[in-house]
Amino acid sequence: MFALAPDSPWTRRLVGALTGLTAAAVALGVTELIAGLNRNWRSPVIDVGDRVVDNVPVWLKEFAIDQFGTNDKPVLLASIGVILAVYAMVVVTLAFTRRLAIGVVGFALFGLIGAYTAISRRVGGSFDDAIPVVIGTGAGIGAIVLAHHLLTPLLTSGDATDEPVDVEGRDEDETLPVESPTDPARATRRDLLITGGGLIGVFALVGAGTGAVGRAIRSRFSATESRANVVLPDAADPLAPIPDGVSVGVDGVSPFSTPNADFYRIDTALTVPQVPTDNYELRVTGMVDNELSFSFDDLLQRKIVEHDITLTCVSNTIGGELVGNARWLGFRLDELLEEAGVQSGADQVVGRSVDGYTCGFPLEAATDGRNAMVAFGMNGEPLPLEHGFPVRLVVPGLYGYISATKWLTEIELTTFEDFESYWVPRGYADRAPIKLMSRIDSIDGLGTLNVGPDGMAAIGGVAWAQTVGISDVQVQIDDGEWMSAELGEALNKDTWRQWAFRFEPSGTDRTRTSIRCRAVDADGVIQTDERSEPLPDGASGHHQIVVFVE
Ligand SMILES: Nc1nc2c(c(=O)[nH]1)N[C@H]1C(S)=C(S)[C@@H](COP(=O)(O)O)O[C@H]1N2
Ligand SMILES: [Mo]
Repeated sequence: MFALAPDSPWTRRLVGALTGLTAAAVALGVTELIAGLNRNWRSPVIDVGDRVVDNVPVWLKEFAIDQFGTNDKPVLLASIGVILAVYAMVVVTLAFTRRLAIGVVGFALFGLIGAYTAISRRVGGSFDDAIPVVIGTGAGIGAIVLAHHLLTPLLTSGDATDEPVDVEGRDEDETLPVESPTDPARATRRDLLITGGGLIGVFALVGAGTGAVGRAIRSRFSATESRANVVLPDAADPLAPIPDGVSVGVDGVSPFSTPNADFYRIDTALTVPQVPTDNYELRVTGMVDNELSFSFDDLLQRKIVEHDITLTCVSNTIGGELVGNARWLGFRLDELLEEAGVQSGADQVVGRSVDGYTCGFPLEAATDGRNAMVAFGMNGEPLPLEHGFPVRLVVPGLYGYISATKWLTEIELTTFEDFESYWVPRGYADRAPIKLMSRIDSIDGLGTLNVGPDGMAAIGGVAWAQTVGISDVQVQIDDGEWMSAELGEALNKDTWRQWAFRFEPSGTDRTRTSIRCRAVDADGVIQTDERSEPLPDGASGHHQIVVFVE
């Protein structure tokens, strides 16, 4: 290691790096503080993150979902933070070892990138959105200049014996006894420790403090309170509670209704959009005879319906978890479009979100009689913030990416020729009905299959064929015949159906057994064994696992 000799080049580098790190904290903290003053302002880290999300190649996005699941967002933001920290440390180290200008220009450059991403953000970016980052960058540069001004003299003065070997071989404990109390080098070292350490500590505190205050004052823009105040209306024709018969009673099978807290979440939003109901507006626009506009209260006054619908993500892999079932409360999309009067020629319904996200699906899916909904309730509660509060779309039978716009603000009638929704230019299909699929839930691959005293084992899972319905689930053990499973009661055609299969496994003592399942829909179509990736229009293939018989 090196000694903290004021004249050592390593001391300079260390001081530079720590100044860089803490000046970056000042810049980000002050930005956060200023951003907290206005609902439309936010940290440029989020804007940069949006850019990454919007431009990341799809294979990397699928990889991130696969690796980190719903944690892909914190991982992304943390990565941006690490890159920022390393960059700041490098440029400010250079500011201390070469020229101050390198640090100043380096920070200014990053500020410019932040300002640019803020101004050109997904929705509604304008010049004033750069104000937080401009002020924050200014504060960061101020910190660098101040530190450079106060610390450089301490780094250059003092004991002039700056022979590197001598310096690097020196150790504080070793040298202290031989130095006189008035040794100038020792005095400078103490000054450096006090001034440098103090300054860096103050920067760290200012960064953390302004950041924390910024977040605290931003919380007044939260939609949590607005959500708490929503009183959901009853459906005109309320559904009966879900019958017990939908459940097959096998441990480990996904509950028929997915609790909101466990419902998978997939979206491109790095921070959950906060949309209170007071200023909420839903507009119906485009190729319609009457453009319409509704407040949140207007929506609650409409004819209310509720439906149980299983939502599925196109990124769901075979055996994956990106599927959930809920009871949605809202109103019918076809009735809304009827009121608007869809003009001939329109063939695509586009759902726009406050965050700029767009879905787009065939007009037919909205008008063919299926239960396509504009929803504000989920399992008896207002939509959770992460699931689109206050209003979203839910369309049975279509993957979420083209149909289920969360934080919905506009429904636009257009054509497929004129408009591509968010994922389409990124390689996903513009028409994407959910594929017939089944999953083994009760046991994981390489798990141990428990065999009862009677020699029997029970397995189970779920199968879905939204808008068509499931008529059979079949199971194959090793190379045996396909055999039908027992099915839970079918609630409707839009929800998944539980299945259970009881059989007598052959072998004991860690015998390997393979289990495979396939679904048959109500039209008699058998789930294909042909495997395909989620891209471009959803995974297919049988869920097959190998387990050990105990
Ligand atoms: N605004 C917005 N809505 C969105 C998305 C999004 O990224 N932004 N993702 C869609 C996708 S890909 C899916 S699968 C569903 C998931 O809904 P959930 O998060 O409530 O499960 O929302 C859809 N609606
Ligand atoms: Mo999705």
